[in-house]
Amino acid sequence: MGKRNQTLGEFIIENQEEFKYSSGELSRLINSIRLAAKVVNHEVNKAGLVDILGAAGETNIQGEDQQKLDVYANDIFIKTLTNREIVCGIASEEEDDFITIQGRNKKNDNKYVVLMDPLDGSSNIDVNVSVGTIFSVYRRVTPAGSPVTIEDFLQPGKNQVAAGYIVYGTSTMIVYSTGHGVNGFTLNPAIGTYYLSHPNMQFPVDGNIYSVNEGNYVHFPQGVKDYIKYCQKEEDNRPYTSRYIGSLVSDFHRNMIKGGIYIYPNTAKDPQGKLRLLYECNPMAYLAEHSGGSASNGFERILDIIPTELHQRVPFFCGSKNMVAKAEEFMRNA
Ligand code: P6P
Repeated sequence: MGKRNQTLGEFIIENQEEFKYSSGELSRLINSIRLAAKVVNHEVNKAGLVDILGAAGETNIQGEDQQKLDVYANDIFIKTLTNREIVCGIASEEEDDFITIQGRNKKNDNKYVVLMDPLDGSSNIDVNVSVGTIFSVYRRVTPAGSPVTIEDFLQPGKNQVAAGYIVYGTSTMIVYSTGHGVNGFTLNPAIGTYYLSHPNMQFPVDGNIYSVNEGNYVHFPQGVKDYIKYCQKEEDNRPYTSRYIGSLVSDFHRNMIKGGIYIYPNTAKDPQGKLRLLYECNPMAYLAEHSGGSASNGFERILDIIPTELHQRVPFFCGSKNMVAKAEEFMRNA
């Protein structure tokens, strides 16, 4: 386990020795994400000062207006991962299909694929609310050197070898796991160094915060309506507190520190839910489970779901283990 105030670089080297990462490629991958995050952070922090706000005039596969910062963040992460010759493929919320990354030797012999939401919550940029990057890492399943295929990306979340997020908030943090606990690093922007500020993060088993967009209440499944009423009832340690930022990374981060549950169920507008399985729910579920929390679609463990499409959506219940279990109870009994 890392020592407080250790730098991210020192932590990665220590983990390289301690956890015997295979060949150091995963360490180099995390290092490349660290660099890209610094570059994106610089632009996010000055977004209000330069003409980089507003839609880029295009829409992504989700039919959402692409904010220029979305496009910028997507380009930075793709370029950084490509230049370091670490991954053989990348999938992104901002790309219709996956991208094959060939090494300088024109072979596909790198062993990892990365899936990412380069700037989640980007609609909050114009109102100066925290946004985040979410990433998920797998070993490819097709033979080294062969063409990368969709199979390499459509893996269940339990196959992840690493996952994490960057939250561009009042301070910029990287929170990630390679399967040996979850650790948070805070950026000192003055010197561009991340320091281990939240070693071995643990999701409180219980909490009193629920995060859901109650504006969609009339369209929620009955089980979610019943659970929200349970949260609001004057009984035991309730009513709970409602906190919803509209930025998954920020709501998740607060709930992981204080205890709480985040719910984005299926609604009339989003009959499969709004959040994407591969590059939002799986990485957040991996972090939740590796810090003592849990994540499901209301019935089934998120990490067990076998994906069928790159941009598929799922209902998402994630956070303190006992709170998720209680919400699932209401879903089963509805
Ligand atoms: P709504 C941002 O667009 C996002 O994907 C998550 O970060 C956030 O939690 C959710 O959607 C907000 O969605 O429908 O409540 O605005």
